[in-house]
Amino acid sequence: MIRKYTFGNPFPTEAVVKDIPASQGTLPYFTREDGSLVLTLEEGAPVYGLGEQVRGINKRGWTYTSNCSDDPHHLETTHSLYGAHNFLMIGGKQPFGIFIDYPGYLTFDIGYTRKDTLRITPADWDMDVYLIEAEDGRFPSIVRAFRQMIGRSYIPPKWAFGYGQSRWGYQNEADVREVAARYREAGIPLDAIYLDIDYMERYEDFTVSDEKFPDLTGLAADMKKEGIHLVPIIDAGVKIEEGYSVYEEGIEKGYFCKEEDGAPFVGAVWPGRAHFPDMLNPAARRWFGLKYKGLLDMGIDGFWNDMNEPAIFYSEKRLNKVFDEVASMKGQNLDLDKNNHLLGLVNTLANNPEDYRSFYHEPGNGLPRVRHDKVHNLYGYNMTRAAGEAFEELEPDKRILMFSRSSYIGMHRYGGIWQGDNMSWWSHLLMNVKMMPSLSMCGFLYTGADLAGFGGDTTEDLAMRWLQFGIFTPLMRNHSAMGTREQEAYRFSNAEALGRIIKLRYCLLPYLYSEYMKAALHDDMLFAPLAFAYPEDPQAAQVEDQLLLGESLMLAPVCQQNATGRYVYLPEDMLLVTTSGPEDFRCQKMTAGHHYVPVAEEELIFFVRRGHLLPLSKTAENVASLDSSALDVIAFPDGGCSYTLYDDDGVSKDYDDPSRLSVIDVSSDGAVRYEGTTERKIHTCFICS
Ligand code: MIG
Repeated sequence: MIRKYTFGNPFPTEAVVKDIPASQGTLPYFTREDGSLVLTLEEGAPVYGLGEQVRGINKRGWTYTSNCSDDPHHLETTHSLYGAHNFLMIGGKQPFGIFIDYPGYLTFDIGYTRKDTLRITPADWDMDVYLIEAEDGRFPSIVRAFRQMIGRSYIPPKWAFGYGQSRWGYQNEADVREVAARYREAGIPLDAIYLDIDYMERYEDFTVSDEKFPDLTGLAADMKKEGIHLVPIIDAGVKIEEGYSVYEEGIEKGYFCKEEDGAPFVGAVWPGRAHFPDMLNPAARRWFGLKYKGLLDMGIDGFWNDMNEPAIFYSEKRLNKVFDEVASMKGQNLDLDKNNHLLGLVNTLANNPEDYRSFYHEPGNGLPRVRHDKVHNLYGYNMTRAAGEAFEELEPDKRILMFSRSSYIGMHRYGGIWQGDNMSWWSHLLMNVKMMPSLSMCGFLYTGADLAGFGGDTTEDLAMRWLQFGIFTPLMRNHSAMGTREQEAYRFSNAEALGRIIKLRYCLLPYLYSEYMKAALHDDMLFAPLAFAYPEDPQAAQVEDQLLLGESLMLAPVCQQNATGRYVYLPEDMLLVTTSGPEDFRCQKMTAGHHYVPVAEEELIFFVRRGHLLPLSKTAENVASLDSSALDVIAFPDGGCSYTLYDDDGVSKDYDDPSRLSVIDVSSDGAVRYEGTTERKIHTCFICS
């Protein structure tokens, strides 16, 4: 059951697609105190949700802020990352969910100031609050009800489940061809190469550098022949430059965000001075979205949207003020305070709240203009929506890959997200693990982190362990920052072993894709905490470094340097699978409880749950050449088990056609029954009795 409570005059975010009439009563559970909604938390009751955020799966014990931020310091003490996902579930005798549909600055103090108190504080009381309860009182049912309300999650093309290589630093066509060639030489599969900002002309959106990429159409076609898709980046800021058509049209049509007096707001990003398209304005959004057509026409079928918090390096106005003040300090004796003041002036140039308060959106539809800070968290959402709506218009029958850095709930219908500028740290591998179920709860199914880490120098073993986890995340992309150690799989002395791990991704693909599609089509989670499947088990509730992936698997990644094994907790008997790559699946039945499991550096482990099976294909060079007409099955039938496999052509959109589904049954003696319109040979390679 969902109840909606409206406070003040909320901005229509269009996060919710279901029509839910506002309830007349007062919001239950909470009291309203000094501008906050306040609730007493039961002792030990978990709190889940918030999507892209720091810390644990259980969010208790910290204060989180919804304030989309370009902050590459993803620390334990950080309060906001790039997204604003205001959905929480509160455990206790009667668990329930709450979605605060409010696009401004919002704080969730979850037992931080007072251990037993949840305090939700919006900057203004203009919001819709949705209270979500489930008949069975269980978290998965609350998630499903919430997700039905916000609409179906984005579905990427199937090739986007392949392995992708990216680096901020590929300068030209030759660099791209080299990456493709070296992966091919190493015999490592690859489905995508990403183009970062250097492909553009002077960092101008929708341009391609003539000098560096003289024939992008030809390059894209050559790459496609090898099964590789090129995925260019698009930035939020539009360079101010006479003669640049996107700039000139935007000015002429008045599509850029404006200051109080109507002059277009000037902020600097990559290209220096830039304007920001008013993504909240439907006409501007359509205009910006249709700009992707130029690249689509060159044979591009995937994009990533960056810097759309929006990130602002500095605003013209503030920069001038800072210059004046710095100049006035020249010749002074700078004591500690003055020196700090000087540093502060410069360090607060970027993403300054004052700048976000200095420009406006014109949302149209009879709505008054709105100051940016009031709707800040909607910018990336609407940039991605601009693209999504344009793709729908331009290519209605084709899926286009799209993922964004910044997001708000609602954007999950138009694209996925990547988890931003992490570091090559072991703790960030663990953070990646913990973020996956929270993102699943909020509808962001297509997601992944920069594998092996974006900032800082990675190590060979971190790349190995991170890829071992990355083979399970829908977006599997190795990405790194300029100036850091190069981390393409072929760079390392253990390239062969890394390659085997990447190949394993393709063996798992029939299962991963099937689970992804079922989760998207049925509003379910792809990744879940153990507690969701074993609600009566208090120990399962404590586990934060193991995850359920779909219906059959439990993951237990190694996230510690030099570790050659790890402790795992099994809520019930499971089948341990140890593997170093395709055709190496060593299976062993394990009893419920705590175990230490050896996991050599070149191996990974996962578990098949009791009463479930895992279909596996042979590996492939890329998704397009994957053959799923013969599948091996690892099964723990426990009296008989059944798996519904979803598959399709990977590009068209008739997801609901029943021919997409087939059923694999395995009985306890290992006999297999297969039913489906697609011909398939099923072979049980391991059965646990
Ligand atoms: O200010 O385009 O998160 O993935 O490589 C940095 C360069 C801008 C931030 C993105 C990152 C990308 C980088 N971008």
